[in-house]
Amino acid sequence: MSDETPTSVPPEPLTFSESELFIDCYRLMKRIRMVEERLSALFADGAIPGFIHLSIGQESVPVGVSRHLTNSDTIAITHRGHGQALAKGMDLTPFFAEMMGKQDGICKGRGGSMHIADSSIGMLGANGIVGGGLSIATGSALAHKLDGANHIAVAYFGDGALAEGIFHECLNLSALWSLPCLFVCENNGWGEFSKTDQQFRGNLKKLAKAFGVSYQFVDGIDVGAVTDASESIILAMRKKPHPYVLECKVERFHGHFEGDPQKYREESDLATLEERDPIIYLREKLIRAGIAPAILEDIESRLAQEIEQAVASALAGPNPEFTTAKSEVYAHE
Ligand SMILES: Cc1ncc(C[n+]2csc(CCOP(=O)(O)OP(=O)(O)O)c2C)c(N)n1
Ligand SMILES: [Mg+2]
Repeated sequence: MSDETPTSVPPEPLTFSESELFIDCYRLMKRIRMVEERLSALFADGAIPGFIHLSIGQESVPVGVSRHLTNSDTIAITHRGHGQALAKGMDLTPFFAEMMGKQDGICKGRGGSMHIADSSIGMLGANGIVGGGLSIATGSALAHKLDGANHIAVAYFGDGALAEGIFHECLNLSALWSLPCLFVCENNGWGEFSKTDQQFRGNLKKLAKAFGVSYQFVDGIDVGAVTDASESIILAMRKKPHPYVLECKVERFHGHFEGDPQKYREESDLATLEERDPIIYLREKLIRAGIAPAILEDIESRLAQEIEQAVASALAGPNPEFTTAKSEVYAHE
């Protein structure tokens, strides 16, 4: 699907400001990982209705991109979008409550994992339709351009959306109208239960070029590479609106959905996943740069506390009343 191959650059000593940046990235990536591990357990306990798709192994992408976004920038996220939502700044308690379909959820329990949204932070919504967020982000980028306020839109999408017509239409319109839309492909090599190269014969780099859209590849094992690439791309987009494609190579650690037994997946693929874990990679980088493991352990124990509090409060919250089923669905009622 791509000409590019992942790189594995050995970690180097860090400056003070790099250490600060990477500790912050570690905190956010670990937060997403621990939240999703908790969701996995809650799902197994039957506390979460519907399907959930975990982004474990892919945390570096939204964390690296979101560092350069404000609440006025908009994102449209995917069915595997918990990390994308949390990295944009979604509060944990209403997030967990939404996953559980509770009245205190950020969408009052109407959205759940695949339709969660929070316009107050520019998060336009998850989408159960593969590629569905692409046109939402493209439309939002058009609004940003008309507003003239230098805000940008981000369309997160998976490699499984590459064969969807909507992707080609959105690239075309974004290029024609010079829209500030950043297309971020989380390329995990899978579309449901099939390898993407069995579903898509094209090449993302060449496709972007065909539409005159700039393209960059980064290896998502390294959050530093994602954050560096996003920073320069987003700065340039704010100066002069234009679309951009950022392809990030990542691994999907869990099944397509929680509970997927993954019988279609080679043992050797599963056995080597840890070597491509962006959190382990970052942790080793920090330790080799002289950061005390106790600092990272302290971050983890604070996160565990924060998550348990949010889960307890979400679990204790009420379910929506049946009589309110038709309310809160449309914006104006
Ligand atoms: C339009 C549409 N076609 C098919 C599906 C069924 N489906 C759900 S997820 C998925 C694969 C998505 O792959 P990708 O976009 O790479 O995301 P990933 O699950 O790998 O994160 C498919 C085909 C769907 N939800 N929507
Ligand atoms: Mg995929």
